[in-house]
Amino acid sequence: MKLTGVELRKVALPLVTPFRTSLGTQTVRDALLVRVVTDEGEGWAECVAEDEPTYCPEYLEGAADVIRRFLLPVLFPLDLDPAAVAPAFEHVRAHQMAKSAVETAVLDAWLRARGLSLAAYLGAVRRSLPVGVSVGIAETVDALLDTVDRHLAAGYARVKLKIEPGWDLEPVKRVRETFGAGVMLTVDANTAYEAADIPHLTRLDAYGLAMIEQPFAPGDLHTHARFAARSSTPVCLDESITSARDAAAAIRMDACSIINIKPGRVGGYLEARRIHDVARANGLPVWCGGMLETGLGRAANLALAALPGFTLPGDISATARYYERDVTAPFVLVGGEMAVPSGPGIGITPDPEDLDALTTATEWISAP
Ligand code: NPQ
Ligand code: MG
Repeated sequence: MKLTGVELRKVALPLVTPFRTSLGTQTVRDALLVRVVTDEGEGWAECVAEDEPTYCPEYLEGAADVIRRFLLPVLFPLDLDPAAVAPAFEHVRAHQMAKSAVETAVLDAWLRARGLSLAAYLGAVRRSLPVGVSVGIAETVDALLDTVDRHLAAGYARVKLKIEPGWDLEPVKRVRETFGAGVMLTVDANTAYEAADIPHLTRLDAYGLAMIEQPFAPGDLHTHARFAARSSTPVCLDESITSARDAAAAIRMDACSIINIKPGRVGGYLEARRIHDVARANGLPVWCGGMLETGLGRAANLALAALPGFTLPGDISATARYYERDVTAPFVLVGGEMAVPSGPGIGITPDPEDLDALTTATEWISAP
């Protein structure tokens, strides 16, 4: 399979409600879409880098630049297959989200040409999945309780509360008291705490949380390990894990007992599967994280989350949780579950009208 050209397309999707985490507040999701055109057909993917480098060091314009200047030039001469992409990018350090987008678009084109679904290719074992929802930091605890109530009524199997210093014990206590012990409840700090907060964070143990996600800095596995030794709440890593090697190191030092896998953060779906394999071999559950994806990323994440080691509900919410209008047909919860796309490739393509309405810029890069 030969690449003839690539379209980079920026889209802007207004959020139905602002999303506040310990990192800041988001009102619009700016995303970068990649369309590869090959001699065997087209493929689509999304780059999950945010507009600004807050969650991770990558950002949208930087990712576009890396794709344009450093990734595509090495792909144009190749006879492409999905497994050849990551090795061809090895000389470019980091930039996992840029790499993931290009690899996934190639994977989509390659699978479509063969009539295979991404789910089948990765080794999916389920056709539909219970999923979770991530709830931002609210203005008041009462407002938070209303939001959680609405999500539980919609059928979400797990609720994750964003926390930060000053918004942790009280909202967690009130949600637990209001909705009872039967609700799977987790928290995500997005690196907002320090080692000195360990005694405070162990007070969360009173509320039966299924996990606490990424309390400390991405590079600080040591503090995560110290905390994990004292916390009865399982520790999950997100920002710290950028590869299967990171995952193996974190497991070996007991820095976590659960891993959040985001394909963009780790360089693609093939590396994501390797992390799944490493975790599974060590008896750790994994789940699929979310980056406020468009329908393209949501579709591919459902395929990954259908692998056998994804035993906890992912941040793969219905489209309506985030967007009124998306670039694809919406994903919906049916009986508390979301269907894993079964069509060729990622199983979905953009709707031309929605895509055009949401596009803010396009760029075409031809093979030399
Ligand atoms: C997490 N996601 O697990 C992330 C963080 C996150 C669903 O909680 C724009 C784009 C804003 C991606 C805010 C969820 C974002 C974003 C937070 C990702 O840590
Ligand atoms: Mg997280």
